[in-house]
Amino acid sequence: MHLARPVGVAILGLVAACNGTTSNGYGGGGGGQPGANQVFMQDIAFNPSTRTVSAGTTVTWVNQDNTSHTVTYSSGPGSSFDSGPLGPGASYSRTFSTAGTYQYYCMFHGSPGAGMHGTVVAQ
Ligand SMILES: [Cu+2]
Repeated sequence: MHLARPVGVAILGLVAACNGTTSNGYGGGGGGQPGANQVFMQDIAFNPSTRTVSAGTTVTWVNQDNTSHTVTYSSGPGSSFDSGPLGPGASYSRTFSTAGTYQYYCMFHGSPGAGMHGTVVAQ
């Protein structure tokens, strides 16, 4: 498999990459648990609601619901950011270079500190 089939290996790699970004299970409940640097958007909530990471870590949000969400951060340390609408199965990543407490929300289902909102603590 090493030198004899470079083309086959490349194709397998592409298929795996596609599966990783487009077919993540959505539909609520069946998506498993978020990884150490992940936050799931699940049942109109962020799971976990507070994610603590080391400064410099890239956090990835994955939409496990059948409706669109956003990851929106508008006030606090560092620059504001906004994922824009994330459809079912979509993901968004953000690197937290600066230590601080980042309180974000979904524009469709929450507001700062209410409804569908969450916190990233970078330390
Ligand atoms: Cu939402």
